[in-house]
Amino acid sequence: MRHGLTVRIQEVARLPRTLGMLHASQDVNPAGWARVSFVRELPDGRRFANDQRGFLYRLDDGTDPQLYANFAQAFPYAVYNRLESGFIGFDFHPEFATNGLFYTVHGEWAFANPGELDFIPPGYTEDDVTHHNVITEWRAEDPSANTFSGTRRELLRVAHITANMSHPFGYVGFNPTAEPGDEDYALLYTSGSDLGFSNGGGPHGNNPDQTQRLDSVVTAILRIDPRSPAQTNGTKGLGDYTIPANNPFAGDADPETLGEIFAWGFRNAHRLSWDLTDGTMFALDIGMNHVEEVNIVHAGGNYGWMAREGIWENGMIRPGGALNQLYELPERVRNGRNQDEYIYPVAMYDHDEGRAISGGFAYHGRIEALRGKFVFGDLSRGRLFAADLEAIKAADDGVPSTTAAIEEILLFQPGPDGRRDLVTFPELIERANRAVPSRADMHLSQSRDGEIFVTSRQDGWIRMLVPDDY
Ligand SMILES: [Ca+2]
Repeated sequence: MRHGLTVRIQEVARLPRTLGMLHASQDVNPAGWARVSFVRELPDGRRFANDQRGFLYRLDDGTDPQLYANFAQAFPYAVYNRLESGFIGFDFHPEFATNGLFYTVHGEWAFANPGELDFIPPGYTEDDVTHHNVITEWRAEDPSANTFSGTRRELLRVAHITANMSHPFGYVGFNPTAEPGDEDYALLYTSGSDLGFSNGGGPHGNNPDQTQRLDSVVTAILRIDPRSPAQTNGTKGLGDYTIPANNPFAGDADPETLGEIFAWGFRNAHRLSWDLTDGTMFALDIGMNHVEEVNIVHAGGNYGWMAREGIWENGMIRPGGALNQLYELPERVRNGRNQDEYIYPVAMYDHDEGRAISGGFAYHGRIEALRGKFVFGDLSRGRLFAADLEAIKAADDGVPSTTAAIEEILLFQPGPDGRRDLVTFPELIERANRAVPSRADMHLSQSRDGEIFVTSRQDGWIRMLVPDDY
C-alpha cells in the first residue's frame, strides 16, 4: 500500500457525554463518551448528528450540540448492546423544509414486543424471532423549530432470527444527486444486510440458504417510496410504503420476487453514497473473515454474499465448508472471459489492513490531495484510505480481477512553527478519552458541499478533513 497522502484533521464539535447513561450490560461500549454514527446537513445549512444511545442533536453554527429529539424515550424496546444498535441512523427527506419528514432505523428486543412484524425470513415463525429491525418516518409539525414536535409512522418492521442483532438494517438515506422529476427523487434506500445469517450466532446462524434469494429482504438494499400506498394509490410493499414502479423486480409479474429490492447479495453494506458529480452509487460492504469491499451499485445487481466474498468463493456454500474459508474462482471467471451472475467489488482490502470497512465518498471538495479520489476507512482500526475515482469506475468492468489500488491517508494536526504533527485516529481518541480505545469505531459522513466528517462512537467527537491552510 502506498503512503503518499497527508491530510489535516480538525475538531468541529463534541456531542454531550452520555457515558454511564445505560446499564453497562446494555451498552456495547460503556466507556464511550458518546456514540456518533451519522452527521447530516439540511439544504438550509442546519447540521445534525446522532448519539446511538438515543439522541438526535442539531449543531448550532455547525458546532454547538442542542437536543433535537429524544429517540430513546420514543422506543422503550430499543437494543443498545451491539455495535450497530440503539439509534443507528437517520436521514432527512429532500423536502424536509416544507414537509417536515425524516427517517430513522433502529433495532428492538422481540421479547414482549407489541410491534407487528411485516416480514419474517422464509421458513421461520414468530417463535424464532429474537429482535426487530424498524424503520420509522417522523413528521415535524414545524420543520424550522429547534426541537422536534410532531408525529411518527412505522414504515417497516422485519424479524431478526439469529441470537445476536448482528448486521441489522443499518442505514436509511436519499440519493442527494436526485432532482425533482428524476426517477430516484425522494426514494429511500436501506442498507443491504444479512441480518446475522452469517455469524449472528444461535441455532439459525451460518445459514447460506437465507441468502441468494429474491423472496427475502435478507442481504438486499431496498429502495422504497416512503409514502403510504393510501396516499400514492401505488403498489404496497411489505410495510406501509409504496414500491417504486421502476424498481428492478417491481414489474416482473413474478410473485417470488420482492418489488422493494434494489440490489442484493450483501453481507453488511451498512453505508451507501453517491458521487455528487455523476450520481454513481456506492455500497461499502463489511466482509466476513477476509475481504472488505467498495462496490458500485447497479439496479438488480447480485453482489454475491454468501456465495462470494470479494473476488473469491466463500467456503460456506460448499458441503462441509465454513464461513472463514475462501476459494479461488476459476481463472476464466476471474479474468472475465466467462462472466458469472455476480457483480464484484471495484476496490478491496484484507484483514491485514483492517477489520471492517466504514463509510466512503467520492471526493470533489476543497482538499487538493483528495480531489478525484474515493475516500473511505476502516471502522475498527480507524485507518483512512483512498483510491483514484477513475480507477474505481474503470474497475466496474465485469472482470473480478481488476480492482483499484488503495493508498493510506495519513492524518496531521498543525504543530508549533508550521510543523505537521502526524497523528493516528486512535491516538486522537486516546487523547480525548484519556484511555486507549479498544477499537476506533470510526464513521464517515459527508457535508452538503462534499467535505468529509470523521466521527467516533468512542469519544463523541465530530472531526473534519480540512485543507492544510484551514
Ligand atoms: Ca473489476
